[in-house]
Amino acid sequence: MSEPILTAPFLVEMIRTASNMYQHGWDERNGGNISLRLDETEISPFLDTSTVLRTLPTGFDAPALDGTCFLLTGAGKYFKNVPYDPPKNLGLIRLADAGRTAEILWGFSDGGRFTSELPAHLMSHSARLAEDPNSRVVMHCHPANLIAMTYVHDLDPRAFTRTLWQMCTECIMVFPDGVNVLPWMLCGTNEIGAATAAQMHTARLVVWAQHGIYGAGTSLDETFGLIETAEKAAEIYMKIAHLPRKATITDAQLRQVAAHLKLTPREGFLETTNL
Ligand code: 2HA
Ligand code: ZN
Repeated sequence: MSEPILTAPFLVEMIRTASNMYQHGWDERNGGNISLRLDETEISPFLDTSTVLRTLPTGFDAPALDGTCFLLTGAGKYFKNVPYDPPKNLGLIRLADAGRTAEILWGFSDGGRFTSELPAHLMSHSARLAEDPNSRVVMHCHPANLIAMTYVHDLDPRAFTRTLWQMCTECIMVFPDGVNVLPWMLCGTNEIGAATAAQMHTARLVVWAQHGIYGAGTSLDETFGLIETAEKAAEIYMKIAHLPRKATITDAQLRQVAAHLKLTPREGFLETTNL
């Protein structure tokens, strides 16, 4: 006899995270999507994983993820509604056939399907797993200040990262790897998926200009915190960008923070001269 799946820690945390993101204003209407990588052994106390409800093509190959399970938000579903009807707005899949097929094990109960951004999610999971075997989460959302910043700031990743690092002391602690930035591209495609994943090798945050941000991490909490910190920095930037700048955090101070916490800032992103 299995436990009720809505008591599963991964589902409880997913529902809380989607609600929290909605409350932060990052996920209007059907904006945003989340995927959480799971071991089948985490799911099996709650679900008979030998029962496949439906199968759907993923539209691309992901051989490295064959057999891997993911809890995902649904295409066209609203983060706002996740807590009211989790099985309709979320779903659990297992990849089969070298990642070309998604076996639906639970959820998407109205006949729906996984997020339209599945390519960006799964390709990003593959990229992050190559860098960190503990990586489990890919999160996409539309935080207003980060998007606003892409209209007025240089999109070069070094310049963009340096500005964020200068906006509050915690930034370089939270994302010493910085952020990467993609120019505007059509969303929901394998092309933006491949471009995002390519950027995920060097940073856990990838900004989509005039659209939003992708974050990756080892837990829902950590990934939420990454985006939260970058968005806070962007908010400060948007408050001060039009005002005369009288102070900043210098590169020497950023180095001091990194040294104190034994972190390695992204190579080449700080000035090498002794500022
Ligand atoms: O699914 O955010 O990028 C809604 C989106 C697409
Ligand atoms: Zn989006």
